[in-house]
Amino acid sequence: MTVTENPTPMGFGRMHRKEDARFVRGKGNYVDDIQLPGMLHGSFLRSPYAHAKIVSIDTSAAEALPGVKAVITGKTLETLNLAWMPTLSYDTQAVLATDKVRFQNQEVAFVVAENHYIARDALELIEVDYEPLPVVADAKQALAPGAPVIRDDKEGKTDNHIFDWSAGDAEKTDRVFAESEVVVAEEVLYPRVHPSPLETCGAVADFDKVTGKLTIYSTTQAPHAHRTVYALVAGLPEHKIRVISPDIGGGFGGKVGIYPGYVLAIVGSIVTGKPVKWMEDRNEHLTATAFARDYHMRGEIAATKDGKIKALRVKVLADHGAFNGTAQPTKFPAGFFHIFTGSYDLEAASCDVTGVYTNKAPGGVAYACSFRITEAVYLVERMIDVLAFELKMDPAELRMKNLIKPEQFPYTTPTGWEYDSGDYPKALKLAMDMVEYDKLRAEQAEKLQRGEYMGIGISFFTEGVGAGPRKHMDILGLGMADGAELRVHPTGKAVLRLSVQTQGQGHETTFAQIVAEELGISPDDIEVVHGDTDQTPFGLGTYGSRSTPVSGAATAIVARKVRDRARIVASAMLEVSPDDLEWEKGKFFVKGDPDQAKTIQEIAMAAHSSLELPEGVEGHLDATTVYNPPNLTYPFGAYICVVDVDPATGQVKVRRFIAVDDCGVRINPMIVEGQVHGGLADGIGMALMQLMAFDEDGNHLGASLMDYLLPTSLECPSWELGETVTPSPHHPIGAKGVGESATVGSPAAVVNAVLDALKPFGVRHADMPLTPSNVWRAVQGRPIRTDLAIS
Ligand code: MCN
Ligand code: CUM
Repeated sequence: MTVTENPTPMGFGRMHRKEDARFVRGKGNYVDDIQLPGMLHGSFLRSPYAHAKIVSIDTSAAEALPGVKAVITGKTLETLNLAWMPTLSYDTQAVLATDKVRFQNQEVAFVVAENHYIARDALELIEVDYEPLPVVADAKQALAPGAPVIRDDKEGKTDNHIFDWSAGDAEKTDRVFAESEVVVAEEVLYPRVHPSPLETCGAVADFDKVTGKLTIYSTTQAPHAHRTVYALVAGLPEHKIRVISPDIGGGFGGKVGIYPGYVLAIVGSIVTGKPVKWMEDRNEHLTATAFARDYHMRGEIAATKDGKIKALRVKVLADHGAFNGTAQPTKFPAGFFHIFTGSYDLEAASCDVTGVYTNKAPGGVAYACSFRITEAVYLVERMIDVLAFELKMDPAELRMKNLIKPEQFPYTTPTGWEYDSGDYPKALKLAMDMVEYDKLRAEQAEKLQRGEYMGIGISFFTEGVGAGPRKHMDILGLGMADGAELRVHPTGKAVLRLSVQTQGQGHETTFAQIVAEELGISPDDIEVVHGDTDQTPFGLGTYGSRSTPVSGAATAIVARKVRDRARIVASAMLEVSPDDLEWEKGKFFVKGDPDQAKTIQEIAMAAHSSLELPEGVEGHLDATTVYNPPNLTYPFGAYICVVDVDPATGQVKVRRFIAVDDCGVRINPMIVEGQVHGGLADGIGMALMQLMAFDEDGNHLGASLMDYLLPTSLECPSWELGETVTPSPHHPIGAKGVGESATVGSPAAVVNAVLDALKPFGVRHADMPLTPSNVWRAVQGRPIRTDLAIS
């Protein structure tokens, strides 16, 4: 076997991922790989009902089964004051149901046994007497008068309402609408979907009774945030809790929240005195852990007859399930949804969002979402096409006419966002050139003559990532500043410690590349340490594509601090003033005399030696920093999807997909492209295949990957990628985040393409997922309108 040489740039550029060496050799260390001496295994008994009173639970037979070490119920937890836990959205969630169950597969009891099989067998022996209650399975029903109250645990709660929230200037928006020549409205559903990483959620908890220290290995995207929550709940100091997030097999947002399983592994370990592992199976993961979207939106767009868009007005009914467990650390109950004016220059905009409880799994948001920007982008991009349909305008021309212009940046949107930088027309123009847009339209017209239906769909998105500025962000009262620590050893090798935690994004490589770019040390010589609260500085973790915007900035700054120290050491070595030195990647040299130089490795050794340093300079070569981002970064992109639709079968074939992304300066273009590939596949999945469906009794209809479909290479074309580079002006290396861009931007392109193909049938809108049967129904003039709630 020949091994391709791994090109190692001394900074930014394509390079193979350092972490892949262990992943491709099967040497990854995931939570389920962790085996501790004497470890026990826990498993949940879950509710068969979506809504039912718990009359009694009899655990005696389960407890008597040999090998069972503990059976924990809500009653046990009540005695410990742990039956309920706080969510990241200022709500509470039952750890184990006590009074009643509120969604199907809710956690009811937890068995800890010698092995997983005994634990599962014991679950069969627990007898629960349920009294079924009427079920609220959709958001509209939730607000109907007389609807059963789901959260009667909350004192005085008489309905299923969670919040009403508005943004924008409603009065001005109404005024612009009243004066507008054209107004179009559409009801647009973003269905409930699931992030579905390859690795489900799990934890191993190990409470040491002697030292009082609790160690939790868990599938978390945010180890420090989790530790803080555990500390607050348990009343333990942070240093008595160690959260380790080992290798993570994908998160996509589903591993931001805290799940009952993590808490029960901890309680199990405290109760039994042994380490306890809990690991979900796929069915549990799909039905009980996280979900995303479930946004029922009504958009209205006001414009002139020739296609100048004036205003947007939006109403949303947001289904949050039984507990508001949204992994959405923003100060706004609807996350960043009010970015919904997207990439367009409008006079006015306003939105009203109402959140409701339903008898469905709790959570919301998470799935490469940037806290609801996914829903916002989908809505505006669908509305633009609806307007193009009514005005009989080309959707590309309509977009070009309304995109924010490069000279308008920094641009403040009608709902108060300050976009940092961009050249939108350039990105759209590039995508259109790549796809040969005019030629494609001609082909489409010609095909239609032959009764063949092809569609071209465009979407343009602006993302807001890098949580974030204190005015936007809040997680249990904590701000969003992240630390970084860099230590250069005497031999010039370095270790970088970060608060963020990779789940497959390649941080061990890209963050080493940032240090390499700043210090001229090879990325191969830089170890990135993350995912262990005992070994890393405080920070709130990886989500909202924040790692590069926040910790990437921290990394560049901490490396620059080290470089400043290196300058002083070099000046002592070369016996010149620091101001007489010039930096060239990897070394300092005396101005005008490049032969008089010291490499960073020589400087590192000298910094640890007996070299006399100026008064007040401590020696060694290390630094720490805390980065508090002044603004989000705003990556953007132009996507074009080409599909062929068979109206007789409803089958959609994605023929081409062009994605032009601008995430500012790219640290590792190969990794960026990989991020985009993954997100585009997500987009095809959501647009064409995925729906977390329930029947009217709240029974889950997509509890396995046979029903909830993930796209494979068969559904994906060979992606065609392009790029423009507009650096972020406030980020030290000009980088913007990219991890969620393609998931946010792509569903609208696919849906717009399918609906473009169906235009000859008079179809203006149909909801995702555009499965063959839904496409067929749309062609027949009977599109499925899934419980659209608002009028
Ligand atoms: N990058 C780069 N140059 C840029 C921007 C990013 O080289 N200008 C690199 C980064 O350094 C990093 C990767 O691209 O290695 C993604 O960076 P970033 O956009 O900062 O996103 P995060 O690292 O914070 O990752 C989070 C983001 C989110 S929120 C979800 S959800 C998602 C995503 O990343 N989950 C993923 N991509 C994923 N990819 C994998 N494989 N697995 C997941 O669970
Ligand atoms: Cu919104 S999914 Mo990501 O932010 O972890």
